Amino acid sequence: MVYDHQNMRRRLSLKCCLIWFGIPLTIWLTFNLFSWHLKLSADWNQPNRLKLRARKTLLIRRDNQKKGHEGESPKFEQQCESLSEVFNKALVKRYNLTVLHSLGVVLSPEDQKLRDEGYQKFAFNALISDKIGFHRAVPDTRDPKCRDVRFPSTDLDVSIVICFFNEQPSALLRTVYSIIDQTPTELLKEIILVDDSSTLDDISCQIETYVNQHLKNVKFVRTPERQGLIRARVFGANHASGKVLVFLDSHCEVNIDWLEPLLLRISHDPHTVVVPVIDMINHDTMEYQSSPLVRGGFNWGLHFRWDQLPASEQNDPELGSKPIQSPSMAGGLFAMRRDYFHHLGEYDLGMDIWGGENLEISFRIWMCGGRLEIIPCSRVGHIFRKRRPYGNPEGGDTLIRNSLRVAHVWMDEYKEHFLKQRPQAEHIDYGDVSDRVSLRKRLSCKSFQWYLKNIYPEQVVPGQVNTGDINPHFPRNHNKKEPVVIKHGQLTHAASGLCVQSEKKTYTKKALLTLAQCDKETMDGQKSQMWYETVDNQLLLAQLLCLDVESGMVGMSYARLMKCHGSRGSQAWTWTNKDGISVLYNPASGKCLTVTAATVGGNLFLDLCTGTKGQAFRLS
Ligand code: UD2
Ligand code: MN
Repeated sequence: MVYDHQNMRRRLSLKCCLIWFGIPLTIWLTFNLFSWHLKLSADWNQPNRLKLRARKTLLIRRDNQKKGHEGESPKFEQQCESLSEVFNKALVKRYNLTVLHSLGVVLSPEDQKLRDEGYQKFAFNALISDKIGFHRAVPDTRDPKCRDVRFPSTDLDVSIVICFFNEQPSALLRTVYSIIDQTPTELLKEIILVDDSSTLDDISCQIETYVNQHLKNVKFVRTPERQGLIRARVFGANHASGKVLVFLDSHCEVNIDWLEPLLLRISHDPHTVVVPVIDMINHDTMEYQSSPLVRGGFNWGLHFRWDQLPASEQNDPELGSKPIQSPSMAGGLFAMRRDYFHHLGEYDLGMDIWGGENLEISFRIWMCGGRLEIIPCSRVGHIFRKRRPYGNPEGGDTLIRNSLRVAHVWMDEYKEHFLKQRPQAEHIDYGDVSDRVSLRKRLSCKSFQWYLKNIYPEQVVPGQVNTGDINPHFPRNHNKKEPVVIKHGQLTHAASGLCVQSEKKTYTKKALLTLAQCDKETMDGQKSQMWYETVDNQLLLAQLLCLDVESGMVGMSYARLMKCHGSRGSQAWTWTNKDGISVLYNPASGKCLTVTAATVGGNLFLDLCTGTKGQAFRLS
């Protein structure tokens, strides 16, 4: 009896447990499962192919995490070293070139490692970037006329979408903080940081943790698998709620009053897409340099290029503050209404990783009833790197494949010019473009011929007589100017008394430099040992090529002769007094000119600035 009674109590309490805990647990589980599905489809508001991919990767990731608990560490558990700097307006400094140079001096093996790995992973000087930190004041590069412009209040607000793949944290956070520092809060709805599944997990984790801890107005989202910048931007835009979308690269610094002039144009016409002037942040020194006013074009190989402004624009007294109509955009930095972005067909989701989307959206804007303008009063700096530090995980040239899609959808009979320029494109499978062709029909877009005739009459069409302005190719480095010589003479290595000359002819590019007997007597000697120092700290041999450093390589950096590029960095040489000795400092490498041996035939390379006699030079 006693036994039965106890048994009854046990059964009763089991029933109670089932009712009180089991049922709510089941409801909770079902609800969670349901909302997870809902969230996925809402987050990933894209064609089925992508939704499926997203689900698959999420499942794989969960699986990996489970495995992680059994042995290896899970992929995205927040265990990374934290990024320590926080916002403090008092710390915002303006860095002039001399200070930037001094920040780049390699003082220790740790500095060397940071610098070398930085060049390898990010293709710019991470040592200086880290030393600048998350804030700095950049020079106001606008035309003075812009300072008088007043901006009426607007009901527009912006979501700023910044996609990144393996970005250097201080450059990325400087992008974010420059926006926070320079944007009126009422205009800034949010910043959306899209991590395009970076493979450098530590960086990805550090940035996510920092953002979640310190930045309220910044949403951190991650694509379920690497999408490339084109799909990643659409992914980011689908998380946005502001009236206007602004896209920026992950290594930018916005300038004073950068947003207001963009919004002013959009508020006048909802179908205008606006682009700031892209100032240059030097990848070697992080110096912020002003860019001249140019506009976007392209060549028939479908490479974007900068064109000089047509004469009519150049002679306009309002040049500098007036919007400039542009046939194309560089791609990374622009603003448009969010509803218009969706209406106009976002981006071509069939495009991979990098390239081509900038011309695609430019053609689409013009041909489908919009306008594209560069706004000179809005300036944003961007780190232009010498090379792209990442590849395509599936291999192959994504630019050419993406450009083929552009040609087939938008260029009508003019696609032949592209195919002629890039014959290798013919054998590339560019996938299905039928969705984009339907989009073009649905939006009743005009022909490519209309675009050329009305928007880009200066473009030279092969085989046709051109009636527009001459349209010379404008070099990427539009900073180039005639060198202004301040001093010339022989470059003498003080300790040996020998002179620096080229190992080859003075006009041979990539030639290394060597020590030789000084030859002041013969004409030939004078020429081959005559160095010219310019106001921009270049050293030209025989007024032909510049003394340059093979930078970015791990290990020893050699001095060599290269075509002058005019943007300082690897070709800048500053005379620095180190313990009474006059050394030649090169900011890109953070090191000083040195010789391998103080004898005839010794080569010139770059080493830590020690100020020993072996590093002393003079120009006389
Ligand atoms: C230019 C544009 C860039 C883009 C590109 C053509 C400017 C200043 N930049 O090249 O925005 O239009 O031309 O496609 O006009 N990224 C990802 N996932 C990837 C690869 C890149 O999120 O798989 C990010 C990357 O971290 C960066 C942005 O996309 O923030 C643009 O890439 P980039 O800086 O390598 O392109 P860039 O400036 O050479
Ligand atoms: Mn970029």
